[in-house]
Amino acid sequence: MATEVDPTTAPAEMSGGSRPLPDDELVRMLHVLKLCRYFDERMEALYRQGRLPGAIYSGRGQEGTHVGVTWALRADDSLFPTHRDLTAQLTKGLDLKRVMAQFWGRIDGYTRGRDGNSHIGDWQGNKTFTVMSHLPIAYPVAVGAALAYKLKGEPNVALAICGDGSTSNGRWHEAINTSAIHRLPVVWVVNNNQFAYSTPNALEFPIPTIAERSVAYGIPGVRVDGGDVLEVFEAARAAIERARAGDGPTLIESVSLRWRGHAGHDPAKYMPDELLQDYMANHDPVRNLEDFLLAEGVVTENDVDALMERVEAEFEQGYEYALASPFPEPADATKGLWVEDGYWTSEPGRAGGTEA
Ligand SMILES: Cc1ncc(C[n+]2csc(CCOP(=O)(O)OP(=O)(O)O)c2C)c(N)n1
Repeated sequence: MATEVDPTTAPAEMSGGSRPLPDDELVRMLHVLKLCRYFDERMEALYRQGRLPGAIYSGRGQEGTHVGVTWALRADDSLFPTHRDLTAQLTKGLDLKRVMAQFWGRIDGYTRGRDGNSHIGDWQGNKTFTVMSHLPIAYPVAVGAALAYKLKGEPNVALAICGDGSTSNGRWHEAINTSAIHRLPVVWVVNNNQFAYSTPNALEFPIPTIAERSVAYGIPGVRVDGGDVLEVFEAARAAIERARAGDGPTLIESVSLRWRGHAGHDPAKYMPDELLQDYMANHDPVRNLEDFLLAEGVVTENDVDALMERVEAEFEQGYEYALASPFPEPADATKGLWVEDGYWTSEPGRAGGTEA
């Protein structure tokens, strides 16, 4: 049966009060959490000021899921994210500066100016598969990667993320079923932020949890508190070890709340204010880890201040880099249509491909 964990962790109880990682890694984890939160807040501000074109899909409030699951992957394991998972992609190794160039449609962005927001990946650089719009298409593609690992005897694991709404799509069930039959090295993560656009969980599925759907596929299912990044990390680590050992997939449901609208244009008037206030006050994954590390004496208030200064400087550098990066050359429009032309390298700029 699926294991249910009541998602009500207080900071002092994080991860059962133990430290599952060395202190320097915990500090690095706090840095990534704070960087991604700051990025999310500043990008929204720039969007509202009309200084950022295109669209934004905030993952604020869900960073515990993103950072927790990705932290447990090895560099050569693969991540299959969806539209709200930029924090997971940055944790896996996407470069903040290039992500910002992407948002401003510049040549140094990961799609070299072909997309203006979250359809990003860097398969060659850090095994982050490009985000695709059709939900949850990352799941069946992750099945393919996991099958390839198994057939080639490679010791890697694929980890895919989707939202709660995506679990109502047939592709979700087909992917999990196939992976369970063939005991593929894959981990299924559902970032349950309680709303699919404006539809609440109760209108999405007729059972109390998503984790218990694992029972129908004969695989383990765990439900964790997305406000506790260490609890998420430990569940992901166990699932990844299990997959790598050849014991097949695990379904992880990580519960949080989407603090902002579906996208920048959505004021989220359907969100009950009491629920939002509760999650912002009591289930903030960034503040929870910070409070825990302060209480454990791993960091001081001064360290946290210094970390924030670093985060602000990193954002500013990214912003300058993005605005200084040129727009793509029209002559390059047809490059990269075929893999053979070598256009899609991991390098920024116009590198790769035939000359214009
Ligand atoms: C197959 C498909 N149907 C509809 C959409 C339009 N769409 C984009 S995001 C979204 C909501 C998805 O909700 P959920 O899976 O819970 O993820 P969240 O956005 O909450 O993170 C919808 C319906 C889509 N991209 N793909």
